[in-house]
Amino acid sequence: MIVKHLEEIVGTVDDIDTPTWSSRRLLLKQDGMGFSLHDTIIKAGTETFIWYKNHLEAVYCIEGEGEIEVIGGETYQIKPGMIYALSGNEKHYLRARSQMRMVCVFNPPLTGREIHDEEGVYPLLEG
Ligand code: 9YT
Repeated sequence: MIVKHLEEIVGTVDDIDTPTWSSRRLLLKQDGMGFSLHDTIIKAGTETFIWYKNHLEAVYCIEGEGEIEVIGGETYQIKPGMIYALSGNEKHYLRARSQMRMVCVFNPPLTGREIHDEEGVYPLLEG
């Protein structure tokens, strides 16, 4: 059994900060669960272009408001309680009107290697 607390992750190598988001990785591949689980902050006023070409991601918003624009598709409003799942590796823009807190699950799990090359994640603008 694995037991952790967010407080143990903040400020460590598993707390990744970028100009538009920060991600506290609660569970990673090495935890052996078959998925990774992240508590992510999307910074207010930012826009991020994201393409997880090698991963499926589900995102559950628990704080804040914004939108996700699927490139070539629809735009969906994000507010607490909204979940989206990138079941088709959709390229998208993620925009935060206010700071958003998202619980993210990745399949396959992130290993930590993706942190350094930001594979599939390309920040465009910061607000
Ligand atoms: C919602 C989202 O995709 N944010 C970008 C960060 C990513 N979820 C991560 O690495 O935790």
